[in-house]
Amino acid sequence: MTDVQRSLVLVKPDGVRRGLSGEILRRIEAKGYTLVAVELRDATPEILAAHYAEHEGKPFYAPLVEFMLSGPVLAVVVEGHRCIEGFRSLAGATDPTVAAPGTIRGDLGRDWGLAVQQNLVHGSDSPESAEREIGIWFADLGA
Ligand code: DAT
Ligand code: MG
Repeated sequence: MTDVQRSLVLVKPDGVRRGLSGEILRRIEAKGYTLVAVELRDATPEILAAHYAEHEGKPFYAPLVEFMLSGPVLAVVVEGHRCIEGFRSLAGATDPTVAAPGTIRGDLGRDWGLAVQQNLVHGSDSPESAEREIGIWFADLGA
């Protein structure tokens, strides 16, 4: 037996702009996970500084923050047994060029030759990250 988990998923500005929010939610629901919260939001520099704190100082950090501010994101809380690992598997590898076909990034993403990969989705990478990230995006939910 495993505990029910929650994961913080973001459809990034490229996904919203390209009209792929519904397709991405469809894949999450088709997998069997539950949508606990879904909200179209404008990120802020403060939210992103907290959300991406682990990447501060990396060469792609400033382009990443700029990209995440380039349009609305769809912030989603997903629930289900092992959904943190499960959504990472649905999302595929960070680099969309090598992400496996069948995954969100592999099927719907590509390299655009930019300083930061625009790879459609974010998903929490551990229970600790999920709790922290849900607290950042949905303070009223707790984690
Ligand atoms: P992930 O989103 O798969 O958890 P991450 O947390 O390592 O990946 O990085 C956050 C985002 O930053 C990632 O989705 C895309 C971008 N990124 C990561 N590594 C990169 C790199 N080497 N070059 C360009 N963009 C990168
Ligand atoms: Mg990450």
